[in-house]
Amino acid sequence: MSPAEIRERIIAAVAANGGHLASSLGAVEIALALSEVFDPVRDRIVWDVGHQAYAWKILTARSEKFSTLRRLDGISGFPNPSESPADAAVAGHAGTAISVASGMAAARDRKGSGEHVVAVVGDGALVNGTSFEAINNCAAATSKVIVVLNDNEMSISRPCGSVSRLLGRLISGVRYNRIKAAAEKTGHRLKLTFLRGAYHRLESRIKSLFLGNVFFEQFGLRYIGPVDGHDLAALRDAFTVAKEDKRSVLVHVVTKKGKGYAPAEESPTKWHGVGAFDRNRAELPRSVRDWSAAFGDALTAAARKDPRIVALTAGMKDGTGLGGFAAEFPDRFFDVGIAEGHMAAFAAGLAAGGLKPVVAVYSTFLQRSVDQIMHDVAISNLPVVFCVDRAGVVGADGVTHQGVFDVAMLRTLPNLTICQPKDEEDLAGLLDEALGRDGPTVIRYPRGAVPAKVESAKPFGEAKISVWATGDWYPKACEVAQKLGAEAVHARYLKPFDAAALARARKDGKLIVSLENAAVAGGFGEAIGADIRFGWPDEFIAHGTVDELERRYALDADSIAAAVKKTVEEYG
Ligand SMILES: Cc1ncc(C[n+]2csc(CCOP(=O)(O)OP(=O)(O)O)c2C)c(N)n1
Repeated sequence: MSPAEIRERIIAAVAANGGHLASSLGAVEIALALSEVFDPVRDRIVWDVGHQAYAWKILTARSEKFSTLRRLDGISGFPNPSESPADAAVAGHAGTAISVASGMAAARDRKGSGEHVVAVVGDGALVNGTSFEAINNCAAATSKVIVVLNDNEMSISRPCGSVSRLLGRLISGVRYNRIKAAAEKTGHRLKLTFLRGAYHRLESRIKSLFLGNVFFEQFGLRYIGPVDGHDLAALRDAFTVAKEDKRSVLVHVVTKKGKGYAPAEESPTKWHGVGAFDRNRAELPRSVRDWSAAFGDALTAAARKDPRIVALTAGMKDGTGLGGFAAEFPDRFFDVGIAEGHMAAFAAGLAAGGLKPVVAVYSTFLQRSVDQIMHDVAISNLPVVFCVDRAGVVGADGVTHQGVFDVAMLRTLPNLTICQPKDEEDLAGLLDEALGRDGPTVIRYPRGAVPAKVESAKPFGEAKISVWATGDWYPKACEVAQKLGAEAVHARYLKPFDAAALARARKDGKLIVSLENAAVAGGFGEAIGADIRFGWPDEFIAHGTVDELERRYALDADSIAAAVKKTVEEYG
């Protein structure tokens, strides 16, 4: 298949179903060259994050089914070995590929099985701590691993930090590139492998001469590049040299994010991850007002009144709704790169220094910082506010992205207050309360549209069933309650919860039902000892729309009401 045909397939599927467009378009030639130089199944190609691996999926026997991308029971938006033997590892979170690949290479070396192991990592994901831990360890842990650095000079938005400056210098060393261009003309004409090897050795010498000691070589990785990531012949050549070398190699590939679709080339951030769109108009549908925007506005309003408020993101400025804050308060805004653990500890330092840090992070990525929340924030009871976006099932991104574990992971940490708003007004109120608190607070809210105001149903004394729900599932609780003649309670605080109200309900002999957009295991229902607990079951929830998944797991209002009724009838 040609790069143009692959791109066409990617654009068609993403226009229909949504997905990660710009990153995948940029990595088409990388996937093609890898599939030609390596054996896609016997060799192990480990994609970091995996949002850029659509071409790989198309090239490895999933072309026919690719139109089902991200749909229920269709092709996943991320690599997963359960979908194909060509997907070496599960991916979705950044920074893991070099670690996983190094482990696979070390296992290979023990077995003597001889396959090649390749990690494909973006420049954004490279700065993640886990990537660096792996680079630091890979010379010691394994005889050989190949790292393909897909450098499009972009994370979701412009990357920040010293590594991106370093890579920029590697790409744009002017004197070096002039010499390289001349050398490349000769190099490409070389058909014989040993001559190619000699050419790359020479190239590497020249580079060291002009760029000083190249960073990666200090870590025992032979550096090849920069290679034009849209020149198939150059990629094949570089991957072949990497394959034949006995040492670990890093191939620095320079790509254009969004390549082949003009709107995505022009605005790669906007076209990083998109919903379905009309490709002829090349316009994204207007987005509805969502929880992230509501949070961003509430924080910006609070920051106007209190100069101690600062905001933090780990490479997700726009996704978390911090764009407006960053524009208004550039010197009170920190994008730390994809480094959630560092972000939490950095926030601890800011709080210890008298500021009021507000960390905006997706639930699934917050998992990376649980230890820093415990160790650096909670023990010292520091006033850091964690605004946990995408809390609950997110839908089409699937197993790696469902934000259902944060309650269970955080609920056991002393000093932490955990709450969840039911609507926009409530979110602003909880944020104000959190900013006035003398210890850490977690405010969780889901992906998607935010209701401006959800009226609270009045609890009524004579109801025999009390349905307690957190945040976004409160309207569902009201529906369930109506079907059952029960009362609905909005549990605004999950920790500490309203123990007095619970005691009253227990005293009145009510059956307590809990509803939460989180894993049941370790969740809020468990905390309050609810008699019947509804939430996501003890398994990884695959991709599909939220509605489809709720129906599949019988978590829609009708199914929940029917299940409660049945239990009451059976057990009285
Ligand atoms: C731990 C973690 N934090 C945040 C994200 C969200 N995320 C997905 S892709 C991405 C940018 C990755 O940049 P890069 O590796 O350079 O790939 P590109 O999209 O530029 O191809 C981010 C921040 C993630 N997947 N994992």
